[in-house]
Amino acid sequence: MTAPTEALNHVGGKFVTGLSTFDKASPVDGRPAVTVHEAGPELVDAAVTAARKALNGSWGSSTVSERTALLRRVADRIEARFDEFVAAEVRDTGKPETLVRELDVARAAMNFRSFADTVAATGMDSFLTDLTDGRQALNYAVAKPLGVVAVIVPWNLPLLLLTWKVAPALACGNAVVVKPSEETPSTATLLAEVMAEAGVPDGVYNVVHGFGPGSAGEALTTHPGVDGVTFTGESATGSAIMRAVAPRVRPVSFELGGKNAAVVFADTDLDRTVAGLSRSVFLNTGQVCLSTERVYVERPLFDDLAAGLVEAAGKLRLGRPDDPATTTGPLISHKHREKVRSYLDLAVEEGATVLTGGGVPDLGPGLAGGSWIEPTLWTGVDNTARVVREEVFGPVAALIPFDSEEEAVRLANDTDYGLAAAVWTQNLERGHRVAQAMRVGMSWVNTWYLRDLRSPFGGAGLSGIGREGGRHSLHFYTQPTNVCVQL
Ligand code: NAD
Ligand code: 6OD
Repeated sequence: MTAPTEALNHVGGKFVTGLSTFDKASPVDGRPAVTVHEAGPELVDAAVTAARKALNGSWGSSTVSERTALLRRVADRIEARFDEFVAAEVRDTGKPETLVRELDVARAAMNFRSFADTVAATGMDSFLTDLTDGRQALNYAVAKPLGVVAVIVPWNLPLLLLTWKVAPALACGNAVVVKPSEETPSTATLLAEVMAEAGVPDGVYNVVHGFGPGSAGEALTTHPGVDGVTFTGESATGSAIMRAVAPRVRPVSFELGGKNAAVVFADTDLDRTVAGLSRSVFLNTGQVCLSTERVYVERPLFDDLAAGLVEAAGKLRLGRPDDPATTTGPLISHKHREKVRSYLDLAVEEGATVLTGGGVPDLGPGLAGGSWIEPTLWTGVDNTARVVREEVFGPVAALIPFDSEEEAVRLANDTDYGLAAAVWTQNLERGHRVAQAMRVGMSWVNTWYLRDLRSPFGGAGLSGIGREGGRHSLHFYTQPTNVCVQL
């Protein structure tokens, strides 16, 4: 199965070229992988106008049951074209195909089904109000769509994160203009075909390609016809988007960066913890917002845990996406690898001991043009080091000892971010206590990135604004009108 080599914009139900194109390189070998049609401001305007037209047409009066049926058909169509989505995602990201099958594409279909279930089961508030003269009033709220929603997403889990926003937006009756990352244009484009096959009306799902500043991203966030922006990406980009929407006071939902901690107590099951940490540090080459980059370890276990993690890192297999033995792909781009490499150098300057990794691997001539990096573990740095404070977004972690529960909580919470944490212990009382003490949106105990799509997902501090997932997503994508009737 081959992925498309051209990514077109999709506006008002039609695929359209851009004013210019750019080539997106394969992270695996650096060769051109996709020609992307960049949307200029006129095309972005056409997409917003198409979305508005859809809202003013039949989509605007669609019922919840019509929309949930559509969402389920979209999920069915994703599954029918599963291999095409896998090929497109692998081509853009270089991820192991096994991972894309198990996580990215499987979750895309699941996102549509889950939000169809949620919206079908969720009502709004109603109250009988007692008045002072003995009469009553009936208050009830009606949920209306927010309107035209801009959906801006990153490259690390492209289809998963896109559908995580598009599914609830459509379930609530909105029309969307999606801007995928310039690094991963393909699955958003393929989804446009699937939307049409499922019967989603023209203009409800639009795709514009391009970059952020000076390109489609900026044109979208500054467009006066956009009623709200849901964004996943870097905290600094979130800040720029807030400034862009501020003059028109538009709502935002932000899932941003993380510098996530794991707290490992000496009583933990060592093998299970090493396996869990190996996943939380290295999955998707560390390019998951939830990835662990700080591992606090109770001192008596420190050496054994470090040895276990080094051994686990040694078992990772970097290689081509279609090789079933491959566990770990490249970073997304040379530009991102330069950023990660600068942190590998910085760690050494800051006095870190490199337990494993620390550089660019030699994987032979076929892969030399790719953006590969070695899984890397450090000791000898503390919370004052920049590599312990700043998000690297690569397969790296610093191991830091602690001597008491109070110290572990203090160190884990000593960050400007607040996305996720994981606590590893056999003492469940302590597990609950420490997990709740974490200043984060999501806290796991003896696991990591185990998802129930109804639970609130999001972050504190620099890690975001708002929560998505189940009914929490519906808060952003709906605008309630309260009706008060005196009885
Ligand atoms: P990014 O912020 O550079 O880009 C994300 C998207 O925003 C892209 O589509 C990009 O083109 C667009 N963009 C960039 N500047 C813009 C601007 N000024 N106006 C409008 N759009 C703009 O992020 P990235 O490098 O693609 O992704 C990695 C980052 O995303 C990491 O920080 C990671 O932690 C974060 N992330 C967070 C979550 C979460 O759920 N909290 C999930 C995934 C990724
Ligand atoms: O699993 C999800 O729903 C989700 N939003 C994951 C985000 C991962 C960040 O890279």
